[in-house]
Amino acid sequence: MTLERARAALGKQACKNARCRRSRLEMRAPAFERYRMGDAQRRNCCRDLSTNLPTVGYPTTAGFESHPQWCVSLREMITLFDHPLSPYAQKAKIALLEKRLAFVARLPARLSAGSTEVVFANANPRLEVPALIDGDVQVFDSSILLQYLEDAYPSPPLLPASPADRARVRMLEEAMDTTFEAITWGIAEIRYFGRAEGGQAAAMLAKASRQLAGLFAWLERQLGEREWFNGEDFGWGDLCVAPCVNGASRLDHPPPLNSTLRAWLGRVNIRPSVAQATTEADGWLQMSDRANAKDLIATGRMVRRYRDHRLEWMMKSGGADIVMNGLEQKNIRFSPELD
Ligand SMILES: N[C@@H](CCC(=O)N[C@@H](CS)C(=O)NCC(=O)O)C(=O)O
Repeated sequence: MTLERARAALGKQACKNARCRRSRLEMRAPAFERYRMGDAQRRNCCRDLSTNLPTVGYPTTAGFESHPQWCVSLREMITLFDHPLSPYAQKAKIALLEKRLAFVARLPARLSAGSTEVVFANANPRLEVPALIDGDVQVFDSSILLQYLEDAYPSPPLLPASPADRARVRMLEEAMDTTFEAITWGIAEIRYFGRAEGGQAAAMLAKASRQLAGLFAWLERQLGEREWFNGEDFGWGDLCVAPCVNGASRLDHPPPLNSTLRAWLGRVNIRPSVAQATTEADGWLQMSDRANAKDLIATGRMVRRYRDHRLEWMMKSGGADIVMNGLEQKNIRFSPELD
């Protein structure tokens, strides 16, 4: 369902929430504003719909039953299982916004400790965001999800036209999703979750810094003389690179000053779809208590998943003991079996 159709379907219904009325359905308001809605506001809000999830109160469709006036149109909408900080979920969100598709973003309950939410688990037995439900179709994995959106909603296209350029942006996507993301994730493990201290932390962070510098240089070569990673226009290549480079910048590793990559980042970040995903991620960080991140692990509210490339990064970057300790303490886990 396109945003225009959804708006037309809901346009006649007045949501009682004043804040919501301003930007209903487009979900333009940064996520943290939505989280901050009080219960009284929330009760009559078409955007929140909702029961408040115990963790954060991210919009959820779980409250459809109590809001029959919104059900029909919203049930037709795409559901995106999302976390504002996930670069993978940001890829999906930017694509949905670029294609002007109406969607409801939901944060699965207890995502960071192994969610047990049934609808989410059905959509993605790997229990990762993003996952998407579009009518009868359920898709997991950000790359497959992007391809699904491109196939099901070809206009406007996000992939470039030529086979060579398509292969090029897909290789960019692969490098960002695997090599790049693992490094920023590793930095956060050390800096916020206190996985290493003293000399070990310094050595691992220095290594991460060198790895990122290498990747920035590689990205610059990929960009070359182009305005966008996708080519002449913004597209797939850009929406795959932007979340990771913004994530690195948030961790004090922006691309070098005066580099073409830095100039591209300035351009891409004023694109409304990217700006929305970035604002939601920044809002989430403002709300979260990073100073107490270690407590989340100590109390079992977070059990970090060391999957594939993240595990490799830890092992090869001086953190083999971190993995072994975390497994012993049960604050590190791997992906669930598919059965
Ligand atoms: N290959 C997957 C990776 C998705 C992923 O790792 N998502 C993380 C958030 S960044 C997640 O949901 N983790 C759940 C957990 O920690 O259990 C994709 O591209 O969608």
